[in-house]
Amino acid sequence: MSYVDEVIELVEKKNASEPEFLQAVKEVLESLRVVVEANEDLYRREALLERLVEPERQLKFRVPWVDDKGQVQVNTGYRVQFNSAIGPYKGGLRLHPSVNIGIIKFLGFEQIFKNSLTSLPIGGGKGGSDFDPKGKSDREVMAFCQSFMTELCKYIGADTDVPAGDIGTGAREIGYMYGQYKRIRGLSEGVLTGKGLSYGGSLARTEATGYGLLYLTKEMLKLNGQDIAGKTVAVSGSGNVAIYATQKAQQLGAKVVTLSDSTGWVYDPDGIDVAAVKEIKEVKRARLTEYKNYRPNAEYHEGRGVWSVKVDIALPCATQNELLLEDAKLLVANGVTAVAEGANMPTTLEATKYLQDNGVLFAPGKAANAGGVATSALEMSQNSERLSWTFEEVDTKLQTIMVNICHNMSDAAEKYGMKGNYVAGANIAGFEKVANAMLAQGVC
Ligand code: NDP
Ligand code: 2IT
Repeated sequence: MSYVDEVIELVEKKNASEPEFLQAVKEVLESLRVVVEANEDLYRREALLERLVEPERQLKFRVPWVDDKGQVQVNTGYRVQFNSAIGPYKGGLRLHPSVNIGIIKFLGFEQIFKNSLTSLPIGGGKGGSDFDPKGKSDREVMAFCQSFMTELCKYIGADTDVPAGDIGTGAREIGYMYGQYKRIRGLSEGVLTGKGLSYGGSLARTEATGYGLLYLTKEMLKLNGQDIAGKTVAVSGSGNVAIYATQKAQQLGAKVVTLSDSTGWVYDPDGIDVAAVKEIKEVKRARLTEYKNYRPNAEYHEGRGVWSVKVDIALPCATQNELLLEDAKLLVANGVTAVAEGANMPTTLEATKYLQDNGVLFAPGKAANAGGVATSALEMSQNSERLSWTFEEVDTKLQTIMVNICHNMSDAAEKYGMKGNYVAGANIAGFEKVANAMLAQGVC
């Protein structure tokens, strides 16, 4: 049996109850086959793949807090410190009721290769909790965040592990967590990214994931003789990534006609009104059902369906496994030419294969959404030198990073005989640096 198959079998056996983690590992290892085969003896002797799929450390802890009625609530907190070969663990904190160890492990595993692709010195990690911020008062969110950080602060630091935002964790949550870290550890340091601008945050971090997604999409289209201007785009989600992806797509001359949330989706034939969505989601923390109050011409639909609209480009920006085979078939039938993942693993393996087999340009999340963590690393740099760069400085660096990622994934795919397969290209380009660093550092 090949080394790759052996390790996939091992991971299946050891992690049978973690489907998302298995999915992420399979996608990566399958596309590394050709690279692994070229180095099979060395990698086997060094157990490189077995080490790669085993987190360096997994933390799981109790998070007790008191709700507004005086009732004690208990959530579970996680931090998976997956791989520090190229730098301190770096990755977001997800607050969502669906969070479990398998979800955090899949996200942490993806983060290793994504962070490597940024070309910046950051390892892979991820954390979070099954806490649901929806419907909670500010005081309840603060109570949770303080309790979460009271435990987490023992394991993180500006040079060891630097968490950030993800689903359910935005500026408000990062602020409460940072305050508690500082209070307990007595350190004003860049231990979290996505901080407010008045206490060490970086300009353009809020926009970075969505903007970066569009910089990469634009470059991918350019490499294939297409222009983003004039294209019609479907975006899913309506959170941080979706909002700023929509904004940048519009700035680049495209028309975004959809957004979604966990209960439904909107179709706005005149183009999404970003200011309205920001007010609904960021200020009111309400549902997209409200969108029609701002835009009477728009349609609101309950449930799934965002991929049924005829568009040129699809940008899934909500959550994992939200674009299924049936959606891929609809998109292809409607003439889609490119799909770029703003979310982490939003497209199932079958849907990805269908899109690629039908000639759709497909940019995987670990490349396409790397702008967020890349800008987090720029925030870390600014914190270390105790300076703040201008929006233009950060945005220019972000653009350069995304264009480089696009070329690196494209070149790696071509080098290994898989021209145009950006999934393989991103995995290979991300893996090579991590593998070299792991081998150079001996058995650890
Ligand atoms: P937000 O919490 O800001 O927004 C998430 C959006 O996705 C919301 O519209 C939410 O709907 C929707 N959503 C969440 N879970 C589900 C679900 N189970 N089914 C349907 N819709 C869902 O998160 P972000 O925008 O930050 O993150 C979105 C994706 O991008 C995630 O996959 C995240 O891991 C990834 N990502 C984020 C980065 C960042 O910098 N923030 C960086 C790189 C990747 P509702 O409003 O109803 O909750
Ligand atoms: O998935 C991701 O890359 C993020 N949620 C951002 C992580 C970060 O450290 O900025």
